[in-house]
Amino acid sequence: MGSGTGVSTTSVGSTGPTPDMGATTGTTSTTGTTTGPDVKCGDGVPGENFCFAPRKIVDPDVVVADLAVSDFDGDGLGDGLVAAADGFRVVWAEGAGAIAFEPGVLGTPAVAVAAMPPRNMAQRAAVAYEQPPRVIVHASDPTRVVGFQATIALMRDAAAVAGADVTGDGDTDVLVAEAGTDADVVWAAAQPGGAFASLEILWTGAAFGDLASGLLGNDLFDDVAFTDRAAGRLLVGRNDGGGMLDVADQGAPGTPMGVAVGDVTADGFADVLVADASGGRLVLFRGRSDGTVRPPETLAAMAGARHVAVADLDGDGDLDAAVAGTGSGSVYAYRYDPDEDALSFAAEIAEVPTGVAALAAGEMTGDGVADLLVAGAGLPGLWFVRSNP
Ligand SMILES: [Ca+2]
Ligand SMILES: [Ca+2]
Ligand SMILES: [Ca+2]
Ligand SMILES: [Ca+2]
Repeated sequence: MGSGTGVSTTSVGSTGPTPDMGATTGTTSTTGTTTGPDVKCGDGVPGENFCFAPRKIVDPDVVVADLAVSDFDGDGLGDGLVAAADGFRVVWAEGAGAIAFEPGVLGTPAVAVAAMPPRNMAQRAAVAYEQPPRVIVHASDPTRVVGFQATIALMRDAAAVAGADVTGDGDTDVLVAEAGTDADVVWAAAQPGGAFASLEILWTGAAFGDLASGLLGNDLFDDVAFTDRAAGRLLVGRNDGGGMLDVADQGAPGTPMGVAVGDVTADGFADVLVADASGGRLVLFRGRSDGTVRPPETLAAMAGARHVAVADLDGDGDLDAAVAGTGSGSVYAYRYDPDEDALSFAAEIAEVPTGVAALAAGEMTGDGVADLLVAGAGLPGLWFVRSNP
């Protein structure tokens, strides 16, 4: 309901195979090895890298709430940042597809995680915890010792967390979309000593789906985008360097949940992608040079589309989109088709046994092609979906 004006629908049928909810490929491997039937390859241009294989990270079957990929020990390979029921955990990428899964740093449930840029040589992650609601900025060093840098007290539990330099002083501030149906997006400014100032409210009175940061337009000031799932809107906070975000309501069809920022249309300006859970669609807001976005275009995706991530999934240097939902355990890849000037369905690149609770993409193996981390929704478990298996 309530879709805005200017919404157009692009069929995926003419540009590739229609996503098939019923397709299965047998059981997913629950061992550390990968077998043939689990490898999924796209039907892309020959010579392009486009094959993935899932490997379940077992023992224990961790229940995951949120995921991110960032190089957390500074060795050049992306590591998995995991907000899990037993705390913040790290999937260390060790090269050539090898990984090591760390136990929880704290014994209390973590609900959201975001990558933060390094500060004072330390790699960082912002992790939201419950009981009491707070965000802890964890820092890590090359020996993989994970410690605490700062704690930010929240008013309530977090739905999502992101890092962005709101104030323009070069140090990344923390933003949190709080949980609930009448919640706030709050932010805390980084201070010179590494602590954070008290919370300020950016936006109030919404049911937030997700929060993401990125660089919209042609300036170099961090912007943010967040979804209001109840009111059906994308909210874009533009940063013009004045030390505050100017939030504009962009509308969004259906029940917007996951949001990601990145240039998926290959024109040099970042776009915003939103997963519409009730409509089962991926929604594209093309970014303009001034940092504003165009009206939404919707793409058929999957029932219960909930999560979206932006990364180079085929290794051609351009950003692609991965989308997953609670309706099935499939992850679909979309990529830009310059002939059609559209994002087109490219392939089903991963499948886990049940719906997807969290999704993140980033380069973890050193081959220049993004890999995926996928968390199961109905059954606990975390899968490392490796490029070029
Ligand atoms: Ca690393
Ligand atoms: Ca673009
Ligand atoms: Ca690509
Ligand atoms: Ca890779």
